[in-house]
Amino acid sequence: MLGLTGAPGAGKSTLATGLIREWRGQGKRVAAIAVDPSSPFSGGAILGDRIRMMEHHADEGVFIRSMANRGRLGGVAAATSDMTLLCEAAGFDVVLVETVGVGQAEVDVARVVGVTAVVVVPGMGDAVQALKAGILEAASVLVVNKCDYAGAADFVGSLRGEFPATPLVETTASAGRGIRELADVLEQRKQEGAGRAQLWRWRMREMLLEQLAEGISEARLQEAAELVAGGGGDPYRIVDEWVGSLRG
Ligand SMILES: Nc1nc2c(ncn2[C@@H]2O[C@H](COP(=O)(O)OP(=O)(O)OP(=O)(O)O)[C@@H](O)[C@H]2O)c(=O)[nH]1
Ligand SMILES: [Mg+2]
Repeated sequence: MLGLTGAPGAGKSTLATGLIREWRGQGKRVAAIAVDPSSPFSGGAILGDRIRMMEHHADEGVFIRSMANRGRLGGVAAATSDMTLLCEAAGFDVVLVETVGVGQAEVDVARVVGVTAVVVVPGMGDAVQALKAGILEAASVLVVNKCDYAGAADFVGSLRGEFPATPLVETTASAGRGIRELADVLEQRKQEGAGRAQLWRWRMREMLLEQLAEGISEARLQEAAELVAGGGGDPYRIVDEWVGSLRG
């Protein structure tokens, strides 16, 4: 599973379209999932992605879906994890997950997918700050897209200086440049098994948490909420009673 993350408009969907074309050329079946953690109502963006990836819509070797936030941050990662597992079980050779932004939700999604490409654009100083602040910890590959922009070479040079240990690929997705190299580097990272054990632990942790939350009946939850809201109960004590054996 591969993740593609980066700021709005960085060119993730254009890169995804190019990568899908490349993988299809190699005879691979591809699932592409676009996740939008920031906005639960991003009908526009979802529609945009669908239209942009239209060249693949009639290809039965390609599965494209969009997913919105399910109301909580961890939910994106958990739902994405389920979806990627399903796609793998269904026999897709590559599962690509596109997320917008460089925040915590993207880091979570990156943990789920294992190998992540972070897409940045020349001149995006903010993104570089975000990279320094931690997202690169989860990143396997840096992609500088829009290398047709002025100042691209300088930007690439400074990034290589900042992150000497991270593979960096230069692309101009709109012209199809650098796509094959990116596909090769992603494949290589995948082969290296980057983040496999970590990925598995994360999935299991999410699953356990979900099961734990589902173990409490709606009636009990409602009863306790009314008690606490009415001033007749201490929420900490109630939770302590429920999960007492798990303390410490
Ligand atoms: N000049 C230039 N434009 C590009 C390049 N790659 C993509 N674009 C353009 O950038 C715009 C945004 O591209 P998208 O692929 O939709 O970007 P995105 O990161 O998926 O955007 P969101 O999903 O909205 O966050 C489109 O108009 C693309 O045609 C590139 O290499 N050079
Ligand atoms: Mg997009």
